[in-house]
Amino acid sequence: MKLKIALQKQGKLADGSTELLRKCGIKFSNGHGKLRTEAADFPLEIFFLRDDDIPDYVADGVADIGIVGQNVLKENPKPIDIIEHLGFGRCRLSLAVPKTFEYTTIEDFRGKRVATSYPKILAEFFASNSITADIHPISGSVEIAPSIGLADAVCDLVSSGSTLFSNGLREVATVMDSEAVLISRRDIGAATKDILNKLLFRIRSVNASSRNKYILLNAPVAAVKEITKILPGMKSPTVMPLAEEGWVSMHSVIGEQDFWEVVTELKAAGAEGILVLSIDQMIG
Ligand code: PRT
Ligand code: ZN
Repeated sequence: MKLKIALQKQGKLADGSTELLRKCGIKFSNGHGKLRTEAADFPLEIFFLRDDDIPDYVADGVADIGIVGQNVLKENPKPIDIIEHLGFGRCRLSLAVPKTFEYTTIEDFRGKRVATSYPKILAEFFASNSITADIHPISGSVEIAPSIGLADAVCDLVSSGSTLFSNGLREVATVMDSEAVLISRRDIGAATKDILNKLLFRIRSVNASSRNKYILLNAPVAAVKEITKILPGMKSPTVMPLAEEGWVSMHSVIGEQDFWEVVTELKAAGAEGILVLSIDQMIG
């Protein structure tokens, strides 16, 4: 019995997906042009597909689970379950206009031609803002639509924004935020579900570890109470004596997002020699 997973073969989610499995300790080869492979040390069969096809394969049960962007699922909903947000493949679906477009509010899209590969999401967005616009569905190279006279504006996926910029476009409104998610078929059998739970446990440990840092610092004993209040940690921090009288070493785990703020507060509270290390795995 093997769990079957569908991953994007090539594109923005391909590296993130295979890297996640590798960080979960799963070894496999995905040499050139391979469409299917089996993991060496985990009951997993991997299919490499076009991202747009992944929800269908999972809904039909050809694959048990898959990794795909939320934007694809929202544009084309399928009877599948989203079981985990994966934290990579982050992007946003945004409206962008050429420099010549005088934009002040979203109302300026009224009656305009907007090219997009996401006509349903965009139509919903315009409807919820009571705007009637002319949506032009196109399947690719959306960013050149205004310069060739096909549209007045575009609605496309953006991550760094450099594609918009190099096509003379300015991002003016976000329609949706997106990231890669793990999806599952609904009628997954008990044995397959067992394997899925093992994989999920690993994925959650890997993702928790990348969201957190291990922090070590030295502090005078008198500052321990205040520093303990600042360090959020999994539990209370570990405190160990230093060879130097009156000083201790404190260890804890902090969220990557709070990192700079916490470090500044720690220094103000008297912490010295602060070391921040990345964590390989974090088992909750
Ligand atoms: O061949 P296949 O159908 O599998 O691939 P695809 O070309 O349809 O998809 P792909 O690889 O472009 O995107 C797959 C998924 O990655 C999307 O559905 C999103 O969920 C996610 N993702 C994350 C992105 C981006 N970031 C992204 N930047 N998808 C597309 N882009 C495009 C963007 O539209 C722009 O054209 O990449 C270009 C570079 O972006 P900037 O803003 O960094 O310049
Ligand atoms: Zn695609």
